[in-house]
Amino acid sequence: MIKFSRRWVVSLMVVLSLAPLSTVYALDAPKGPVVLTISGKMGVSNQDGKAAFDMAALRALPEHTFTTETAWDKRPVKFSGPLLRDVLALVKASGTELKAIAVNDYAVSVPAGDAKQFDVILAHRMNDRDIPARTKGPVFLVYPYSSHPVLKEKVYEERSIWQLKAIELK
Ligand SMILES: Nc1nc2c(c(=O)[nH]1)N[C@H]1C(S)=C(S)[C@@H](COP(=O)(O)O)O[C@H]1N2
Ligand SMILES: [Mo]
Repeated sequence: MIKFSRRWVVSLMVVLSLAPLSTVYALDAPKGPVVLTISGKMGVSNQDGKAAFDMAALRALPEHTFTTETAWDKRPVKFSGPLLRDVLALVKASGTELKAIAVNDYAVSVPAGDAKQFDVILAHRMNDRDIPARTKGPVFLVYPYSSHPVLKEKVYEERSIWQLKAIELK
């Protein structure tokens, strides 16, 4: 009988345990309306050389939730959505700067380092409800303001872009 070394078996187990992740993270061509488009310095495209996300693609990513005080509401708000760093990894981002653009053409530069340093999320739910397009949705880039004193600084409020529709990686 063939004898498998312990190291070989452990390696096989690691590979098998990671395999489902690649399935979860694959970016299918959008079927529903595209809510977010990522372009520029990245390596994955599913539509016209860009990475286009419909709501299903955003919801398919591992969801991260936090409750935080904000500059906008008196009461703490619960936000849920994928971590920005997971989204950037999914599109194989290599840029150092994100030019984030909103539906109203408000644009702000977000350093890619923010995604590594903080649990920034692309929130698509506020207090367990989808964020309406007519308020701040469907996608709202938010920081866990209550978790780090520095996030109370104005610059992070400016980077908190709601109705986010595009990210250009530079
Ligand atoms: N989509 C969108 N996001 C935005 C803005 C905007 O005009 N549009 N303004 C930014 C700025 S400059 C700040 S300080 C905060 C708070 O905006 P407010 O002044 O409208 O409360 O949201 C940020 N996010
Ligand atoms: Mo502002």
